[in-house]
Amino acid sequence: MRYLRYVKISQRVSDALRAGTPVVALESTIVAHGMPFPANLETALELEAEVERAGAVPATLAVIGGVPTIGLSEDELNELATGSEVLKLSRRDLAWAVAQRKTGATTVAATMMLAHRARIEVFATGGIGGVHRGANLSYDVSADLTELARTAVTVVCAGPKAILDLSATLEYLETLGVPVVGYQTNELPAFYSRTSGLPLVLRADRPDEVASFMTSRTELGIEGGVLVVNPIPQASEIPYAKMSPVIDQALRDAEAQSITGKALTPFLLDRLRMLTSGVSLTANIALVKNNARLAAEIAVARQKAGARHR
Ligand code: PSU
Ligand code: MN
Repeated sequence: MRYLRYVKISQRVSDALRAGTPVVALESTIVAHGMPFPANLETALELEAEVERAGAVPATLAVIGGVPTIGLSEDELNELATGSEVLKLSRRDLAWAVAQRKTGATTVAATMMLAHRARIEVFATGGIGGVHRGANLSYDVSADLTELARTAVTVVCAGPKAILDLSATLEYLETLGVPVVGYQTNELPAFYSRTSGLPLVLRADRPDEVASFMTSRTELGIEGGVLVVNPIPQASEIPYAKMSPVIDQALRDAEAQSITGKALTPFLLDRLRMLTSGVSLTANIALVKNNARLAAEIAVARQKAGARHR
């Protein structure tokens, strides 16, 4: 076990970091607030196995009893998956949970912050937060976007969550200077669907292309992260035309129940699961596993490139 100031790193992750073994960060909000039990716990464990199979060490992050923890034990994962008082922690909430000795799951933003502290460069999630529909009135824009602008971590996702305003999210990322790299695609994937009709400017076809892009950014001293968007595997895709009316229904339900703030994303994901009789959950699990594998491949490519330089 190693302690950065205020941060606990598991023995396994700490050994890997010291040895230069590739490490992939995984978030915990998807476990605590993004999926129901027991699928959430099973998925969390499968993600770790997926990272291992691709040759990297997984590090799931959360705050446990006030301690930011990198590399969770199975007991800790279980606590996040079943606990009823697990907070959802973004940048705003992280230090508060520490001060109050609370247990909380970290969003993409908070996971990036902690991963960066531990020098973990690659992170896999399902979908990032973004600009919500109607944000011109509600101002609901996820802190994930501003975190990508400031923290040098490469985040692999299947696109912004389809409940969002995808084109506004893409515009916002451009304004922030965050590169969005299509993985084997020229289009922004829409989480449950492989395509959105929104063109991307940057494309990579192999993990080492992403790795060398990261190197170039470091060499140029560019702050901030890279967003890699990896389409859901074909077999698990739900076409956009099919998903779109279901999303509209979930959004109407949220409005009718006045759900806002950090409760909105978990509410919508849960509504979608019910409205699709679980099909959206199956798709979500498939895409996040696919992202874990790609993130591990990028981390491995990073390490190989680094080894050549030494
Ligand atoms: N992707 C999923 N399920 C999730 C999330 C992402 O497949 O639950 C979480 C992530 O942790 C992301 C958060 O950072 O939702 C965004 O929440 P908000 O819109 O409140 O910033
Ligand atoms: Mn929000």
